[in-house]
Amino acid sequence: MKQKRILCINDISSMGKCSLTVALPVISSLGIEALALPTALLSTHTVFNGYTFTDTTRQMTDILNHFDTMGEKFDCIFTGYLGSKEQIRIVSDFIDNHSESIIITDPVMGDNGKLYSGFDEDYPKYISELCKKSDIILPNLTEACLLTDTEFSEDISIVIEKLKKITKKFAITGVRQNDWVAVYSHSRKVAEKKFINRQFHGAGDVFSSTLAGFYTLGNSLNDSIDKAVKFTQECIDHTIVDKDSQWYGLRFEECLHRLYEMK
Ligand code: PXL
Repeated sequence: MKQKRILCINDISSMGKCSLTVALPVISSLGIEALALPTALLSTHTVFNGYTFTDTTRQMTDILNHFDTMGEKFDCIFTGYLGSKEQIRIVSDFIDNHSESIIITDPVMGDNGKLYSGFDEDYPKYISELCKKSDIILPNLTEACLLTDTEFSEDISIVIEKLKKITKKFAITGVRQNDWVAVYSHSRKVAEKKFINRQFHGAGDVFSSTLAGFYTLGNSLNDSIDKAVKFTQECIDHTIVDKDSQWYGLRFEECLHRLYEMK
């Protein structure tokens, strides 16, 4: 079988294990070619104080134009952190010319009910246009609420109904229900785990990259969610002894071999 390839459009945070530094190893471990298109270069993710940020919008256009000149095709285009409305437009124009690709969008912009630092208040409106063109979107609950202009405290069934007007297929992560945290797809609750009162930075990126990989390999969305939850949970269980993980991310490297076994 021809090797699958995923174009990963996301930032590189040099330290802090998120975005491309997670997507590339996870997708590669599934035997899929992972192409990197950096949207920005940061010293760390934006939850650390004093992070540096270099915008790479100009290079994005050059790289994508080069790919198109060569006539390159992609099984999947997987988008994460986009720094600006201009970058949303560039990606949106590119996917218009790639009807062969599955479009998976992780509308990275916030968590815990708030936008991340560096995003304008009207950013959700622009990223929702990209979501409308996507086959699958992967918001956490905060992002799903921002996309649908819904109160963070609103019932999940209302968020799901509103999100269906944006994209047919999706997975909403981090849906807290008493002592449990669930992942919902457009069709049902797919998985739930006992809530642990710890943040693991980059866990969302481990989840979305794993899901994008399994879906591109031909698994259904619900099966891909199931496998992504399982792998993310294994990484969390492996990391839990490490008290710096809130900032420095999951010790996913030591779990990567499990992905190949789950194929
Ligand atoms: O994990 C999402 C993410 C991606 N990229 C950058 C971030 C974050 C979350 O904080 O700061 C730069």
